[in-house]
Amino acid sequence: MSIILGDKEFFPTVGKIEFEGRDSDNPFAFKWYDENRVVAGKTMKEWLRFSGCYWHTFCGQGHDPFGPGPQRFAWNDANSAKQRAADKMDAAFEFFTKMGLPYYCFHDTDLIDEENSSVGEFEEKIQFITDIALEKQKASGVKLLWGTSNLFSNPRYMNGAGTNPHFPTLARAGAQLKIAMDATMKLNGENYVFWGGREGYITLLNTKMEREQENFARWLHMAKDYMRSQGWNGTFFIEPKPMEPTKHQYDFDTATVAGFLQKYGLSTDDFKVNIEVNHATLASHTFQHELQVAADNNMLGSIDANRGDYQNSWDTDQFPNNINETVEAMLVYLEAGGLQGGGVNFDAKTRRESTDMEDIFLGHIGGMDTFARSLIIADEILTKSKYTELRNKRYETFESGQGKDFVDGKLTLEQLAEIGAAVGEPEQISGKQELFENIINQYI
Ligand code: XLS
Ligand code: NI
Ligand code: NI
Repeated sequence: MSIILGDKEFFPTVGKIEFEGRDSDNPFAFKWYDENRVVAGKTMKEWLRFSGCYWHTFCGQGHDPFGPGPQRFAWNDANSAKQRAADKMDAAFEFFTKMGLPYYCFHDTDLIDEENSSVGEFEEKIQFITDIALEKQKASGVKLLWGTSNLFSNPRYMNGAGTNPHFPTLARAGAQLKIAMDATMKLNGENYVFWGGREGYITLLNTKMEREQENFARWLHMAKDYMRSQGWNGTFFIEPKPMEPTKHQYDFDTATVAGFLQKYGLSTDDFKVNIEVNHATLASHTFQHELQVAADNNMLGSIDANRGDYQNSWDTDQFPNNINETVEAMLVYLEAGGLQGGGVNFDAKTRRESTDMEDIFLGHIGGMDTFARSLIIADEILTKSKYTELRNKRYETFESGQGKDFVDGKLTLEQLAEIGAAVGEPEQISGKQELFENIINQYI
């Protein structure tokens, strides 16, 4: 990938981030992520398909409920929305290229300021900025992993978009959805994401849940039919999250999404999930649990990589750095054969107090190294340790004899009861959790 820049270099103190190995002292080098290194038959680049996100990295400036953000970005300096958007895109592609990120993701409104635009004005602005994006993609080789529409920030969507109780507002959201889908197709986006920002409710007193869910299913069918009618054959991802901003988000977790798709006749060939680490933990699950539920349901589409905070209960979107947890996740990832269509997108932000321009590089280097290192470790566990054998052994009584008959559906409850009576008190068999945990630590 060659570095392409506008007139300005936004990150003059940082060059291309290279792999230097674990003995390097250079904070601006990868210690583990060597994009060409082959693990389990594929390069790291092919396994991980890393992506940079537009919203946290180039739009968010560290604001919190107590005040505006202290992070200052030169691409926000220009007076016109179009110039700011073009500068931001220069900065973004400089960053993606220097980081060696093969993909990026955006919400429509990340690309250019909406500024009370009518539908027509917004469409024109998106045309303008996606023309530039197309050029940038061509020149750099960076590709669009997924696009999405921000249907939750504008106050008009305070009661939801596809689940809004007011039809004109739902239709207004549909107009914006179509613009974001057109932009995604124009930029050869490989996937399209639905994160249900305000698709949920705060109080049941004013809410007809079934009506809202039926409307949302209709909305997803329409969206899918539209993109398919344009010849687009990418994958739709639903991103589960249990709460925040609404109290009850409809796409609570992967199991909920699986049931919803089935109930409303939406196929997992079209719709999969984009699993975010911090959303998994907000749902009181582990990240690996969500990955496993997705893999078992033919829905493991994509990942929003980040981490939460053990001491609080909101979406902190920190860069991933917990090796033990990521190794456990990569065990599921490798056994599932990786992601179906998606990639590992850093939906993560530097802390509010990290105000140096170079800090966003450090965050991504750490996150990419965490995933790369975990991939190597998980592969070693699967190929060199007794991990798989030990887990299989717990289920070996289903592999032959009466256990196999049970699995094959050959037993009635009467027959099962007869076998059970003959067994008497079954042997006590240890679950060996500590042994499994020690294997993980042995390979780290
Ligand atoms: C917010 C979500 C959001 C989605 C994209 O919690 O993670 O960033 O990834 O709309
Ligand atoms: Ni996300
Ligand atoms: Ni999040």
